[in-house]
Amino acid sequence: MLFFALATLVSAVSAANISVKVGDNGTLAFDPPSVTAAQGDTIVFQFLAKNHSVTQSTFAAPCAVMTTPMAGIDSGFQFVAANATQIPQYSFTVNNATSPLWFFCAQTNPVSHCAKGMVFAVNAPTTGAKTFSAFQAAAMGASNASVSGSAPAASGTPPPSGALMTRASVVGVLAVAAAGAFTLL
Ligand SMILES: *[C@@H]1O[C@H](CO)[C@@H](O)[C@H](O)[C@H]1NC(C)=O
Ligand SMILES: *[C@@H]1O[C@H](CO)[C@@H](O)[C@H](O)[C@H]1NC(C)=O
Ligand SMILES: *[C@@H]1O[C@H](CO)[C@@H](O)[C@H](O)[C@H]1NC(C)=O
Ligand SMILES: *[C@@H]1O[C@H](CO)[C@@H](O)[C@H](O)[C@H]1NC(C)=O
Ligand SMILES: *[C@@H]1O[C@H](CO)[C@@H](O)[C@H](O)[C@H]1NC(C)=O
Ligand SMILES: *[C@@H]1O[C@H](CO)[C@@H](O)[C@H](O)[C@H]1NC(C)=O
Ligand SMILES: [Cu+2]
Repeated sequence: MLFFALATLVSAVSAANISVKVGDNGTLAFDPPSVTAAQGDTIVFQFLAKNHSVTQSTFAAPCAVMTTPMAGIDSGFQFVAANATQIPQYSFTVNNATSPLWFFCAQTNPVSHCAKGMVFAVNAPTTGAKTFSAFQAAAMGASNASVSGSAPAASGTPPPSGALMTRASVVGVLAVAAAGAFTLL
C-alpha cells in the first residue's frame, strides 16, 4: 500500500505535458502519432490547420467512435481558418499507463482522415498484435490484403473489463476538466 501511495506521489510530482500537433503543415496526421505517457501525464493537442478531431476508438474498430461502456474522449471538430492567428487546444490526462488508448480523426469530409491513416495512440504495445502500426494499418484497410497476415481482424474480442474501467475513469477525469479543457493559445 505504501509503495503504491509513494508511486502515485512520485508520478504526480513528475507529471509531464506531452504535446501533439494535429494537422501540421496541412498533413492528415498527428505528430507524433504514438506517445508513451506515465500515469498523470497530460496529452495536449494543438490543432494547427483544417478541421480535425481527436476521438477515442478501440483497437478492434479504429475508425469508429467508442460508445461502450460509455462515450470515449472526444475533442469534437476543431476548425482552424486559413488566416487564423490563434489555434484551438485540447487535453486529457492519462489515468492508467498500462492500458493503451486508441484514437482517430473523425473528419470524413471530403475523405475519411482515419482511412488515410490519421490515427493516434497512447501507450500502444511495441510488440505483439496490438502495436500502433497494426492499429494504423487496420484503419487504412489492412483487411485489403497486403498488410493483413498476422494483423488482427477488424472484429476483435472486447477489451478486458479493466481496460474498460480505465477508459471510463479517464473520461471521468476529462469530464471534471472539461470546462477548462479548451483554451486558445
Ligand atoms: C503542464 O501545463 C500546465 C498548464 O499549462 C502547467 O500548469 C504545468 O506547469 C505544466 N507542467 C509541466 C511539467 O510543464
Ligand atoms: C512541418 O514543417 C516544419 C518545417 O518544415 C517541419 O519542421 C515539421 O516537421 C513539419 N511537420 C510535419 C508534421 O510534417
Ligand atoms: C468541421 O467538420 C465537421 C464535420 O465534417 C462539420 O460538421 C463542420 O461544419 C466543420 N466546421 C467548419 C467550420 O467547417
Ligand atoms: C479571415 O478570413 C475571413 C474570410 O475572408 C474573414 O471574415 C476574417 O475576418 C479573417 N480573420 C482574420 C483574423 O483575419
Ligand atoms: C478496401 O477494398 C475495398 C474493395 O476493393 C475498397 O472499396 C476500399 O476502399 C478499400 N479500403 C481502403 C481503406 O483502402
Ligand atoms: C489499468 O489497466 C490495466 C490493463 O487494462 C488493468 O489490468 C488495471 O486493472 C488498470 N488499473 C487501474 C487502477 O484501473
Ligand atoms: Cu483529420
